[in-house]
Amino acid sequence: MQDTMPEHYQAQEIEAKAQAWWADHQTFCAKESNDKPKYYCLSMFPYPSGHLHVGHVRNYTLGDVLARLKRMQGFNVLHPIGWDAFGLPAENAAIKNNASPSDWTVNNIDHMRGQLKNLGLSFDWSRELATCTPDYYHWEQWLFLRMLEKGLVYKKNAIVNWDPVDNTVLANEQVIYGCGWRSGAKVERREIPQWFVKITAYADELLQSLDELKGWPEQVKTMQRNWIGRSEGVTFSFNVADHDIAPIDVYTTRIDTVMGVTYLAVAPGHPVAQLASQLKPELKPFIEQCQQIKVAEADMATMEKEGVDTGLYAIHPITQAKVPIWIGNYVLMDYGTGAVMAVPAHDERDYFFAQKYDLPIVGVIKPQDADVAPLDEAAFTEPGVLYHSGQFDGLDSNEAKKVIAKHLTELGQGQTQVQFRLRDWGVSRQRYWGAPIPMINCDTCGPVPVPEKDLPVVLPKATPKASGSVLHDLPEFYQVDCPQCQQPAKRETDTFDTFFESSWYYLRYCSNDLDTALVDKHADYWAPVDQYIGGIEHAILHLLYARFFHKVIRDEGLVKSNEPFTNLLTQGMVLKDGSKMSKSKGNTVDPQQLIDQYGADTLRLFILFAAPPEQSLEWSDAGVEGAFRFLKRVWRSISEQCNETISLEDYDTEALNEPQKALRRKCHETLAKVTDDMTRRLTFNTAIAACMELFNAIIEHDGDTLLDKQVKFEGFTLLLVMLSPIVPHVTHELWQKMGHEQAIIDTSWPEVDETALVRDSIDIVVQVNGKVRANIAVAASASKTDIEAAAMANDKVQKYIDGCTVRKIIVVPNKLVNIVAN
Ligand code: ANZ
Ligand code: ZN
Repeated sequence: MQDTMPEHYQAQEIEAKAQAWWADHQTFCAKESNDKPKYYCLSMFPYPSGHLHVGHVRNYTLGDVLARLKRMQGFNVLHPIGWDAFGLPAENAAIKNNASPSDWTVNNIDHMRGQLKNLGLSFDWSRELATCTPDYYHWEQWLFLRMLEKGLVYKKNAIVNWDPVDNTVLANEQVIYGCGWRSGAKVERREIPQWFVKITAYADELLQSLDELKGWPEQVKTMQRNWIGRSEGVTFSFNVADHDIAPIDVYTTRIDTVMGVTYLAVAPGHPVAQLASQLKPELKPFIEQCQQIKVAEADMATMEKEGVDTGLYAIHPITQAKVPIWIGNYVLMDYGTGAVMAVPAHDERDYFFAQKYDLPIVGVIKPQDADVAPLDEAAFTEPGVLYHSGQFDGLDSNEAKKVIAKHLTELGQGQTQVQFRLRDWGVSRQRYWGAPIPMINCDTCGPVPVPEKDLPVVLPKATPKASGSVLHDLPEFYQVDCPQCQQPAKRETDTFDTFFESSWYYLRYCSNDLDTALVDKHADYWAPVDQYIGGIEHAILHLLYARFFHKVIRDEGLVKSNEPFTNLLTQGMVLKDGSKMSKSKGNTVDPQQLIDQYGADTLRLFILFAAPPEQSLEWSDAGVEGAFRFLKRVWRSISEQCNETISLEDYDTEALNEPQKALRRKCHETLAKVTDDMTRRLTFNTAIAACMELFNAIIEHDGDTLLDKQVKFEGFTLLLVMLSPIVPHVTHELWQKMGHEQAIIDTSWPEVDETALVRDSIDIVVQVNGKVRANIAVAASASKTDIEAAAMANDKVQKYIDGCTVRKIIVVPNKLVNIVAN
């Protein structure tokens, strides 16, 4: 027997010991080999804010369970971690404390690393990376230059959302109801030169290969599809009456409605709007007001639609009718052509606008079985049959689209076109704490790339200031000679959007120490990530940018796969009292405090048990207590059993009596269920529930013979293995105490013993006239007649059919008997 057990469950002691064991044995150091399949498990890396929150714990615990499980199932597992270390909070904290963001970040990383280690996560710490180190961002600077060379990067003046408090450009999606997402300040418009990455060059592939992603939630794929927003339509032109200006191009997806055009609407920034404001100065205030704010697209849909009449007319290319030209705030300058043919009868926005400004509404598409379109309350936006459409009358929408497109093409006035909603990615940020964009601006040569040999462009250590980037004040940083003409020039002082770093970190883990390239052949061994786990808030941008980067890196010849993440799990939120845990609400729970009080295993068990991964998890102190109690009971019961050595050497499963057989069957049924729950369904909560049930069955088993003890020993052995990915510390310790030689993490995930599942007898429900009246046990080999007889012989059944005539007996094998009697 082993050394004596401490009586009580001492989580802290047990956990420190197990963690030391894994570290000593380098258990989680990822290894490559040909004899095993690989499994790359990745939870989204954290921003080093300073403190681990419960959402992190959930994210990393989910990944940890899978990484441990797959390891036991015979995979070479890569389960890395790092830090998304650039970004605004560090800069803001540094401004507040007059310190350097780098020191703040490094301190936070040290602290959080300790917290993650306390959770017993099976990370390969030898691959830890932080995106703020030159070793890391060197390679994204390199990739940017490769993209530049391939024509995937350009600079253009762009109107940006300017946050006057944070002094930075915001992405559209960082603008929430016209205000900065972080500062809450009213966003202004500014025009400044920006670097753009041509993600639109990959729009088609980004859309199409979504279909390959069988392991992604439909919801996320739909969000990506909508974001990319491919539409097929026609671009054609309207001449402007009485003025010698270029025709107005419009883009429409509903050319079948062309005969219902009653006005044109142009964006406030459209050249025709400019012309109109010269002719009619009273239009200026409206145009200026529209241009004051750059509206996030999400707000566009709900925004009040407004406009002004330019007084100009356009000529309808088919009917030659004159239609008025309006300026509308709902027309986007950078989508399509910045002008729309308005069809109030069949487009909701146009309908609303026409009602408001008393413009004609002319129906031209009707439902199949109607005479006209129903237009009293709203636009009729469905496809249908054309009417009021002259030569096109009677065609259905689909045919009409083809016929009219052809007609306009033949007139030389139009062409079919595919449009994407997706815009190019503006990557310039006017902030200090980011990776420098590796460009040099020369008065003579224009923007010149930093030569590859001079990479990385290292961010100098500095204390940022509240207004604008401190890099403007560091001549030692920006004063450089032009690499082309050797004349004095100025280094680019903008830094990359921090999404740049998070778009490829998953590849860098594969070749973390490499200082000669972004990745090497190891990336093709590990990538793509087999299971990616993270929050739904990243469903669009992060995942889209990473998919784009992966394809660019593939086209550089560095990886072979087309997609970065094969399976995606989006974890639900952690709630307390029904609302999202957040600092501002003051309803957070400090994981560290829970670890100190109960141990990491309790926290892990609670989090995994409280809800399936994709659903939100309601925090419950009672639930934490319950998890703790369960672990204490497991600890005590298995400790007691360990007072005696039990060997399975002469374990004769043929000789088991009925209760022993039943327990053994339960063990293997549970194993089958837990394996399926953990591997295929990823429902760790139901797996845990099954383990709890098994635990109860084992401790309730009566009997003290050697066979009883052996069955229980086998049961506890299986139970510990099944629980080990979830509560790795306590199972590690108990496993050793049970006398197993290998560590539990190094044992193989057990196979279900099919012979244990065989039942000698089956429980059958007996109904009389459809109502359950009895349960009977019959031999598994019983014939229909035997079952009928057994049912009829049952006392309770007899009571219900007493005095009746049995009309019919229906036997559903293995399940039920229904006796029809009256
Ligand atoms: C006439 C029409 C009639 C339209 C109808 C729709 C229904 P998607 O599908 O997203 O590509 N549109 C075109 N350019 C626009 C712009 N710059 N700003 C705002 N709206 C614009 O949307 C294409 C449709 O959005 C186009 O088809 C156009 O309105 C409008 F019964 O043209 B449609
Ligand atoms: Zn030059």
